[in-house]
Amino acid sequence: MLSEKMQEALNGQLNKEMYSAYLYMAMSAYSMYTGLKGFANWFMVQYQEEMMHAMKIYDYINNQGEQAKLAAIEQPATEFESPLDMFEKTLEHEKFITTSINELVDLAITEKDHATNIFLQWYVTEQIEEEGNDNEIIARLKLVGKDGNGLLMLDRELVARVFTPPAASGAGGA
Ligand code: OFO
Repeated sequence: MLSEKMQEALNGQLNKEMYSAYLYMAMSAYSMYTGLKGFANWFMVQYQEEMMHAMKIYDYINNQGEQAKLAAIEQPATEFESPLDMFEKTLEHEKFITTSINELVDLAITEKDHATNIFLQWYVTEQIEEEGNDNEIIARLKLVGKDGNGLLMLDRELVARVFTPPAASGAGGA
């Protein structure tokens, strides 16, 4: 059972996760266009992660006997100044998502919605990892600076990132 308010907030989060996917897909396309295949791969894996985040919420709403409602997805930027610019924007966006998840948890607690609170804990933990990954890459990009060879070395490393689908379990996997 989900209150109207909770449903609305979860549907809003579903839209934000879809926007995250769209944003990282745009960054992947831009990376590919600028010849950085590794960065393109990293952002495409991130796109897959975000789709998984969205689908978990979609499944949760539907498994609670309600209907996931889909809204328009905002258009992301199509041009970026540099890989550092993309990762700084990624971190900024992830901080926005972390705040949004925290607000959802606050609402679940206010509403005494224990099931949704438990469901959201996965996202609380996930956000630590998401921000951590971005911070690490930003630090490395700052070290690399304008060194083209350093950037290509990092690009070769990021080619190795793979999407690991969550093990199937209950409402949309974990
Ligand atoms: Fe990037 O964590 Fe979802 O949005």
